[in-house]
Amino acid sequence: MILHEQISAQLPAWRERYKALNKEHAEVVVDKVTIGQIVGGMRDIKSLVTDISFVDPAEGIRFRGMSIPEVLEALPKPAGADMPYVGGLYYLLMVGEVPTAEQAEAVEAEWITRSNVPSHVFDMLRAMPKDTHPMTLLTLGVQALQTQSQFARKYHEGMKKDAYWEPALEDALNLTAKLPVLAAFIYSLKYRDGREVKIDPKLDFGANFAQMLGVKDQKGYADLSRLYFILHSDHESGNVSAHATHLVGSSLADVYYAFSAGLSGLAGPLHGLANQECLGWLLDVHKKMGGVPSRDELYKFAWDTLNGGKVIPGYGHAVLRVPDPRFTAQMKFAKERFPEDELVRLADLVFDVVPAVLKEQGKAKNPAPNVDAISGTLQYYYGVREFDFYTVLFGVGRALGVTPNYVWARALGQPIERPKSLTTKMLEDIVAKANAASAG
Ligand code: HAX
Repeated sequence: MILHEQISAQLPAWRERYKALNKEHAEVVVDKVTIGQIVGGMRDIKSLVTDISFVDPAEGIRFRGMSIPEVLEALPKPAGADMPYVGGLYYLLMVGEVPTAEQAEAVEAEWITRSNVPSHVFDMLRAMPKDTHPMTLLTLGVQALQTQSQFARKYHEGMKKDAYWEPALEDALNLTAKLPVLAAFIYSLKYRDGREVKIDPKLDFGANFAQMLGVKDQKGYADLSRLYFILHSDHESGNVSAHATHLVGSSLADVYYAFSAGLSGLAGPLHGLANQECLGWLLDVHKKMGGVPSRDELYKFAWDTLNGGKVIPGYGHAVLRVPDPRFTAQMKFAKERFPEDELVRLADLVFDVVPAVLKEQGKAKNPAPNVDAISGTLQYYYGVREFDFYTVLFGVGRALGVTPNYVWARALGQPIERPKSLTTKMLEDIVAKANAASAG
């Protein structure tokens, strides 16, 4: 299989480099950790290694060294589509090279053959209460797929450490093949007639998703799906969903367990759930102002949100210090296709007004928009208006980034994670000692 061959060929050299860091350079100091970082959510502590993506605070995400515009330009596209094959992005993240059209199509073909979701998963989801949140259903669905884990089976049969990555890759491909079917079934179950959805083997990942969701403008939504899943795939390893997946995977839990932990993190309102909150905020503005407001009205509305003790969803970021290029790419998509849409115009006005408000408030380190500031608006335009579902979409995309990380973590034999904690008293003693030293 194409990804297996490519990774096998590269792996010996990567293993040498990884081993050398651990054996020969283990004492090299990278950074001094401060108490602010210890109590402040480990912000900026350099303690993870991944070659799959990197977030530059001043520029945004690079996938395997490529910026978003470069990725969208370089990856091969299905005939008649404006956005690239999702399978091409998966190849790029897994292998580290831009695929040819044949290589991207080979990944898409792998997904088709692996897309069947066993019936016990659907039965389990049907048995859940009607008001269960779709993210709960998605997490449960992924856990139910764990019965098929090849990694878990092979581990229990007895497998050499060097071989971990191979069943991990099988699991990763199976999971990413089934995830869109699972997500589309959850959509059908929650908001439509509950019928099981089916992959069309002639279509690619994006077009299949549009087909399974039953969106009216199939061509437009297929392109949006390709763009959306590519943009949401990876954001280096420190964000909550990626890190939770990595952490749980480091215990040698298989990718189904690991990714379901990541999905649980994605369901938090400061992380993936922000996309539904953001559209809610935009619609609230639209409703209360009777349409797209004036700049002054929006300025006041934004201040009212902040004075009410709430955050403005879709703005701010833990790492980025500029507008998120994932926001920019989606805004470009919207402005090229439906610039007159009221919510697009409103999102654009918010982009104009809110950063200044946040700057004036002086708290947020990054007053610029993040990926969530616009993603819901695009879904809404195509008729996917069930907000609760938006984080499920994010989850499908995120799997495309965290599973290559999982495979490579096993391939390089990355160890179980175990940071060290201190007591508050210990920290206070360190502070007292530092103060005494500087006084005397
Ligand atoms: N509105 C109001 N206040 C904000 C803010 C916003 N959009 N962004 C940051 N702040 C505030 C923080 O709440 C914090 O206040 P306190 O000191 O009172 O706690 C202060 O500014 C400093 O925060 P920060 O260092 O700039 O940001 P953090 O790294 O702590 O948090 C967040 C980053 C993304 C969580 C934050 O900016 C936020 O809450 N944004 C709104 C929610 C959101 O859009 N989340 C999605 C992020 C992207 C993502 O992960 N998607 O999945």
